[in-house]
Amino acid sequence: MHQNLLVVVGLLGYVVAHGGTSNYTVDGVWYDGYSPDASAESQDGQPWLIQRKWITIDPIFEPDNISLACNFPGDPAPSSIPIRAGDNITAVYYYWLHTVGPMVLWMADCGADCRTFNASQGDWFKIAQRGLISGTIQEGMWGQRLFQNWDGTPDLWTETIPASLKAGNYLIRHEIIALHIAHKPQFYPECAHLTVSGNGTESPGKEYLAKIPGVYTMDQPEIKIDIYSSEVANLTTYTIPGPPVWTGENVALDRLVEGFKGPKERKIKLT
Ligand SMILES: *[C@@H]1O[C@H](CO)[C@@H](O)[C@H](O)[C@H]1NC(C)=O
Ligand SMILES: *[C@@H]1O[C@H](CO)[C@@H](O)[C@H](O)[C@H]1NC(C)=O
Ligand SMILES: *[C@@H]1O[C@H](CO)[C@@H](O)[C@H](O)[C@H]1NC(C)=O
Ligand SMILES: *[C@@H]1O[C@H](CO)[C@@H](O)[C@H](O)[C@H]1NC(C)=O
Ligand SMILES: *[C@@H]1O[C@H](CO)[C@@H](O)[C@H](O)[C@H]1NC(C)=O
Ligand SMILES: *[C@@H]1O[C@H](CO)[C@@H](O)[C@H](O)[C@H]1NC(C)=O
Ligand SMILES: [Cu+2]
Repeated sequence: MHQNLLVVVGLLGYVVAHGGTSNYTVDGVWYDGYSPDASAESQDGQPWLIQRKWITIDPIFEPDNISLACNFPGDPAPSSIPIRAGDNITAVYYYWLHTVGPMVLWMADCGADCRTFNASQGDWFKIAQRGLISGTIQEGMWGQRLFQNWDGTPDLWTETIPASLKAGNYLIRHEIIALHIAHKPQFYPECAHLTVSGNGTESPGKEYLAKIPGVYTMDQPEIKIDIYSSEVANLTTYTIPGPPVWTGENVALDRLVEGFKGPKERKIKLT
């Protein structure tokens, strides 16, 4: 199927197929998400399901669409992926073909239970993002191009849960924004439920938090963009909109400083 899609790209110039992530791996364990191709009866409410429901691989076009949080219809998952803070999570993408635009990995603290958590009310924070790595906006090497194998095998997007993140229930939201059509951004979000364990105690501060929808608007030149225009095509920088990425790294530095200076100076804050 992937090979056929590549042929379509060649003929039309534009990619007519879409996609998303339906499966995840953590520590070598495979977790099944929702598959838009499979029947609702075989998935809805199933105890193994760790991903919020999405029923089409088509993108969301409106930055203010309530479904931008966790896709449509976004019904909560019955189960969750267990993961330790500091571990990696890999999202498996079948049929990904777009090459221009950012990839952003978000989390939100569900509090008591992700199964009753309203994603569009979450305080979302970024834990990783991949934008324009080299070259120009129109032709350059975006993370979105680089993560693909281009040989028909699934494309893997691996990132690390911040080691200092406090344990708890979280949503994790993999987002790819495709910008290959002028002034018509395409948003591809999928959310999974995580149960994070570990000895972390940290949460991101206010400056790292955003609402989804809310974080993107059509007034942002990075979102309403024509990558083929003479003003944009040959630029070599692209600023990914939204708050800065929270990696919890300051905590690691804090611990380092504690190690050198002893317990008296525990409250030292590095920024
Ligand atoms: C996710 O993995 C399952 C096998 O565990 C597979 O049946 C399903 O097709 C995968 N989803 C997608 C979209 O490929
Ligand atoms: C929001 O996105 C969903 C999924 O693409 C779509 O069905 C719905 O019509 C959109 N809503 C609005 C208000 O545009
Ligand atoms: C997480 O992934 C990174 C990069 O792929 C790798 O260097 C690191 O060893 C991985 N960490 C764990 C805990 O597997
Ligand atoms: C979730 O929150 C949004 C924004 O506050 C609200 O519009 C929506 O109705 C809520 N959804 C549910 C199912 O409560
Ligand atoms: C938490 O800390 C204890 C004591 O240092 C350690 O034994 C345990 O493995 C840690 N747990 C995790 C999940 O890292
Ligand atoms: C980008 O730069 C190349 C090489 O200088 C030039 O040929 C091309 O016309 C430029 N593209 C646009 C859209 O201005
Ligand atoms: Cu597409």
